Amino acid sequence: MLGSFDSVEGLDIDKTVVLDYTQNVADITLDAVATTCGIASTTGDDTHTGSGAVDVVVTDAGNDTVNNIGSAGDIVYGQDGDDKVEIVDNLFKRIDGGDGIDTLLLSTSIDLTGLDGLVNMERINMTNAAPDTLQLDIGDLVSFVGDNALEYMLPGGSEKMIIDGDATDTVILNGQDLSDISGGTLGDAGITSDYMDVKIDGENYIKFVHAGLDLELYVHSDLVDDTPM
Ligand SMILES: [Ca+2]
Ligand SMILES: [Ca+2]
Ligand SMILES: [Ca+2]
Repeated sequence: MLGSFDSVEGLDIDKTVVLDYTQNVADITLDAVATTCGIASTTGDDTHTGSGAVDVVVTDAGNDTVNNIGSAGDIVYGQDGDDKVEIVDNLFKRIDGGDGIDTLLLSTSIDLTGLDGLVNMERINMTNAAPDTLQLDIGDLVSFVGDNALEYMLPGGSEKMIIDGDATDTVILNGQDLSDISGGTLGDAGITSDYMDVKIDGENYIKFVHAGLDLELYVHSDLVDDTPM
């Protein structure tokens, strides 16, 4: 192989084996891992449901849904299409949305700080019947949104992520509850906002910016104290 590259994506062999990778500063190791899909993946819209044991799902093209992911060792490659991956825990090895605008669905409270197995995901959706808490660190988000597919629907070249949820849900960003910002510490983390509504698909979002990371985070206004001063 000529040239250089910064990372290796999973290589789909024949829909039954994926070459997953383990990478550090010195080595990249490729491991052939058998997929465990309960149904065959097609180029159409498929639905897979994880087992709670180690699940390895490669969805092929289409707008696919993968449920019940998150237990230790789980691997999901969403590939082309706008995919949805429901997580029930943060112990997964890798969730790679691939191309398209891919959504992480939370069905419980999740701490995503410090995870390095989440990539090419553009949206997080906490909407469900329960009040959930999502913990994030702004420094992790750039690696979460690797393919930056939202640049096709939102202006500017910055990396972007959208978070949706119900008013009963809580987003903790760098230790700060976004529903109670008054006197908070977002500025200490380099995060700024004008707290003005931004319309996306008819819904109101508050845009948070980290200039140093060239990152924009759009959080649904139901989740944000938009009069923090
Ligand atoms: Ca598919
Ligand atoms: Ca995808
Ligand atoms: Ca994507």
